[in-house]
Amino acid sequence: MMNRRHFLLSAAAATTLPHLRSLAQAPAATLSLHPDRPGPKVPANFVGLSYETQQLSDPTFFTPANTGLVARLRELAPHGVLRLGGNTSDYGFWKPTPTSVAPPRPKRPYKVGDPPPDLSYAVTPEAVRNLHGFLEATGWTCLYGINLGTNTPQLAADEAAFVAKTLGPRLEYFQIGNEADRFGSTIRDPKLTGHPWNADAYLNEWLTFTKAILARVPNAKFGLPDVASNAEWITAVGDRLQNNPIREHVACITHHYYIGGPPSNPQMTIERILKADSRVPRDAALVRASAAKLHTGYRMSEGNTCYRGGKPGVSDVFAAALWSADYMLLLASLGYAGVNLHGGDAQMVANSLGGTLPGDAIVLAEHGNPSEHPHPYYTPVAHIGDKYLLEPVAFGMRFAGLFAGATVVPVDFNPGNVNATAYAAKHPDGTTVVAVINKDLSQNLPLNLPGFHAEYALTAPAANARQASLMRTTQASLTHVLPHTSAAIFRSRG
Ligand code: BDP
Repeated sequence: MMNRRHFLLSAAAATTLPHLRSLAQAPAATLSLHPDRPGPKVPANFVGLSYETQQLSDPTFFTPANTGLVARLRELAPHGVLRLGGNTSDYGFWKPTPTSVAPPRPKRPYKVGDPPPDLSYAVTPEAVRNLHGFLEATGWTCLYGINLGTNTPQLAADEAAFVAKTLGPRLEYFQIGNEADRFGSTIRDPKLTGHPWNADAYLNEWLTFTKAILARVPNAKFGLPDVASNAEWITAVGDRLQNNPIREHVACITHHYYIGGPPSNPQMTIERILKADSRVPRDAALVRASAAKLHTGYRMSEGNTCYRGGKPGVSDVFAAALWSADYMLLLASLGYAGVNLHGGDAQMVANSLGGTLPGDAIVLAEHGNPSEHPHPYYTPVAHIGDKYLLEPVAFGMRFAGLFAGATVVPVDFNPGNVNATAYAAKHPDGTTVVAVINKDLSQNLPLNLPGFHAEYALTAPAANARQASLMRTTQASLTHVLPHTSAAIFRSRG
């Protein structure tokens, strides 16, 4: 094809080590762009964060007056999506007046790693009004989590009516219930309820809540099933709702993704988070199929490197930036509407896990000082004292965000034995951007990108450095060799 551009890359490692010399003579790999087969458009608001709904229990958190947090979100993305949910979202209650009380809740035993059964907090009109101001100040919109686990349809509808009216167009859609596929071992344990808990039981409850909300907010939109991992539920949603008129109100099929965990798992290493994970394309195929049945988009609405609050030395270091850059661009190329990486305040994420962050025990066992790390360990925006800081994982998000608004250009990329990935997209101004992410911890990647110049470099002193830098660059050498443990964005001249 005339319009098919071909760029040559050497497959070999740029190194003078004798045993790798032979690799240097290996046939060069190619990076082929296919502008004749345009891929999905990367939405302008592709970049997102996920916070625990319990953050709303402090109305001074999401407010325009919290200027440090506003500034960090604006730095992260000019138009992002703030998702409120997490385990705590099934334990809060809507408190429209100072005398309103929480709905009664059946007793259940404590389960390690989940919120304490007696966790309870109020969401007030003041918190929702402040959230609106916060969204206006950041330029972001919101996915609003409604409690399904310990709520009544009536209270859910009251809350949704206030939220829809107050947030207006800043509200993308509601989600009812967080990771309901895990309720079977907690708030819907069949041993306590006497009823099986499965996708059907969930959808019955979801329909009851949704109908109650639609009676008050006739144009309400919803994302679901917001599952932790249960693939069957994703399929069940598409199958069961495809002939239901309520489908008109489904805006998005959503699911979560953590590479693995918990922090004590010795397999949760820098090497692991930088390796390709076959679960990602598998999940994408499932959500795409389900979304197609409902004519909606699909979104990864909560995730990060390591569940249970992240792992020190893995989630809070530069390797996490290379992961988020690669993961988010992969999801963009797979047609996702966006990605929300989870984080927030230490106490809120700790509450979502039963009160503590397991990462602290690891730091202490290594004679380190937990206060030198962000809490939770995977958070993109750390809250330290009265300051908010972008963590390394957020720099990868900013890197991927440079594709927002562009249309994916499919690539064939073969980096040989170097652990590297590449993505491309065409911006409305006609220029093409190519991102190359060299996740290899030791091998440099020789490049040959005629017609492209380096525009941004994502770097740090090492994969385990607690820092990251995303800088504009004019460094011509990057178009020839992309150093190991770094990434760059190149732009076409024309
Ligand atoms: C998810 C929960 C979230 C937790 C997170 C974690 O939705 O509330 O904080 O896992 O384990 O399953 O870090």
